[in-house]
Amino acid sequence: MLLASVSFGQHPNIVIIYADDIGFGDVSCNGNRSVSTPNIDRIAEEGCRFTDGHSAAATCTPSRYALMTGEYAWRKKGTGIATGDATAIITPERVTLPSVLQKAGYRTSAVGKWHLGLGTGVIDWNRPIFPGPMEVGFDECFIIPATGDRVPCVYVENHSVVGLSANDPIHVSFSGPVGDEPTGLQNPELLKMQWDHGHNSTIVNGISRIGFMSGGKAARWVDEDMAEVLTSRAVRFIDQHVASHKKQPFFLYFSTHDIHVPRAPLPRFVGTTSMGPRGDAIAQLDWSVGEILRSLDQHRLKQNTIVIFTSDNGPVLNDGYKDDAVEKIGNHRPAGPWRGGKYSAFEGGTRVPFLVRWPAKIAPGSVSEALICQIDFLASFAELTGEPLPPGSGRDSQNLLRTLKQEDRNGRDHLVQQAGAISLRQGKWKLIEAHSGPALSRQVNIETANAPELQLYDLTTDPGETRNLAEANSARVAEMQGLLKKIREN
Ligand code: NG6
Ligand code: CA
Repeated sequence: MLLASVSFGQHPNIVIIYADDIGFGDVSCNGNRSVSTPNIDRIAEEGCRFTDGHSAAATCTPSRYALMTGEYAWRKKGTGIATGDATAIITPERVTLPSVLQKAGYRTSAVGKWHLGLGTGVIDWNRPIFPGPMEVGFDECFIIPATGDRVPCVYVENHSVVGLSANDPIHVSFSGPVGDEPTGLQNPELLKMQWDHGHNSTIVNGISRIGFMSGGKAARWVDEDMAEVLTSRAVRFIDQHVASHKKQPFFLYFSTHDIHVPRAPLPRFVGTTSMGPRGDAIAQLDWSVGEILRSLDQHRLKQNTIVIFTSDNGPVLNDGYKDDAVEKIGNHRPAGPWRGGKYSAFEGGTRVPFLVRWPAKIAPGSVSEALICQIDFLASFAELTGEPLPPGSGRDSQNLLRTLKQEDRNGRDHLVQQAGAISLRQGKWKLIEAHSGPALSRQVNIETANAPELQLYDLTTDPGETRNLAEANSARVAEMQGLLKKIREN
């Protein structure tokens, strides 16, 4: 429905707020009663809340790969959770969401978590670092190279580590110690947050990490400032854009560290919720979202800006640090009604908050049950901007622009979901392939959905994926296996 005829003579701006590890039920518009998220909810109130919206995978790197390239990550080797020194997974010749928008005249910026690798060989963090975001379509970037819990614990702006001093070079290793700095394993007495599994190498800012680093002391981030630093960079991009590039539309990929581990929010959020650091990080994330919305309001950009809020994978409680996430969960259900969470092939792994505000096109307070995935942004926004996708690019991305605009209620016919096991969603049906891994991931206490036999669920009558109908529906299983085979061979 066209609510207002807005003509800025240009395409809408696009802001993707990509939260980390936020579960379907972690936002109050999807039922969180323990922490309130008024700013995130505002996107739904003023736009559309999709209830069957997905990340392409149940972990970060493959989800981001798919969002950027429009290609399922399971098609390409080396797209699993990237180490902190991984080489660039998306190479410069690839067609990506930012490169398509850039070609369509957008100014593009990436702020926050990257986790798609950098460089081509062994990265020297003391020299210009590329290829990275700027070689795949971003005009500028200010990033966490990998994750908050992996070294190097420094920001990279465009091609350089921010605040690095030439006489204190950075060394990084994921195979063994570098330098002589204390580690979480040997010096737990120095920690302000204890590790639980993994995360026991070099201590940075009182928190031990995955991997070893030495040097770069002045450049190291302070976890408790991170939300402030990243949010202000995102807002600054919008401010500067309005000041100097008014005629161009912009694309902002704001990829928050929240609520990934380590959860060490700004002091003003500490203790503001009943759920400990994980809850406080949700409150902080909501504040960050509010700052972006406020900036759009201030610049009168609300009407013609698409704002998307979603998450790279489902929720996890203890993901390697003793931060009370398990102890203080109370009645809260981070994945909402869905089974499983991060790392899981059950719906909780990829069915995430999926909120889209676009006042020029979407009626406020809409709800859509259409099946949609972040992998579809590429083809949808190519359509929006009239920018043709070169043959062979974005082959798994579907143009769902009409679904985003509420002109279509169905969305995708089918979607492949990636965790340990591969699943196929088609309408109400969900087929999970057999997988030899453990049924329960003990460290994080999440059901993986791995099982030696095929699983088939009817999500309409059994949203919790508890009754395996595979044996009783062998024809359906065979049909879906056939479709999966065809998709694989594409
Ligand atoms: C895992 C880490 C986990 C988290 C995850 C990546 C261990 C034991 N676990 O390997 O803490 O960092 O990788 O999360 O090290 S993601 O959201 O970026 O995919
Ligand atoms: Ca994640």
